Amino acid sequence: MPGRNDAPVRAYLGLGGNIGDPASAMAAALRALDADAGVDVVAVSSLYRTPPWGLTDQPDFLNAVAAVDCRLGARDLLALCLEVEASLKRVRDIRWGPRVIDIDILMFGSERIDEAGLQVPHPRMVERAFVLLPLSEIATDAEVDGKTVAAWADALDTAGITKLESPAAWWRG
Ligand code: A4P
Ligand code: MG
Repeated sequence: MPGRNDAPVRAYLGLGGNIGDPASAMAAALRALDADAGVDVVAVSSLYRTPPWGLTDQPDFLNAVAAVDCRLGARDLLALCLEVEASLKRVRDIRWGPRVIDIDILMFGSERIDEAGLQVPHPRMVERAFVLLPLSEIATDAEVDGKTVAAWADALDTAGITKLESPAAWWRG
């Protein structure tokens, strides 16, 4: 596990939500992550409006991805993401229900992790245009399972996905 003098690991996070005000929730999540001493948010994609994947009978999602420089181990980063999710969900639970935000660790440097409760790279990311389109904005040449993000993105059906016009620092509020 990296200590405080080790070089940070570049990790990528996927954010999404479809209840309440997901753009505000994602912005608040990114600010909370950036405020942690072990995490620097170094790039954030545009926001995308995306049709629901998997269970299709639910509202469209907003999705985005972020690159972070991370001085925490992957487990600690996951714990921080879950803590940030929980704090935002708790606030919104009262009125809007539980899916205002999800934060997934997509990649953690070049590490492959397959443990109970943590799989990295995220096992479903290469099937998901709502992950790969925003990711190809900020990590075109990053490799997942021997192929670049751009190559994975090219192979996917992106129908119905809209990139929203948002200022580069939309998440800074
Ligand atoms: N977990 C394991 N690996 C990871 C990882 N790499 N990053 C575990 C984050 N968490 C990871 O997560 C459940 C548990 O997964 C965590 O506690 C952690 O220990 P969750 O986010 O509460 O569960 P979930 O989201 O209900 O299930 P799942 O299978 O993770 O769903 P996904 O993959 O997150 O998909 N359609 C669109 N357009 N956009 C979306 O964002 N999201 C989903 C949810 C479905 N359809 C969507 C979208
Ligand atoms: Mg999830």
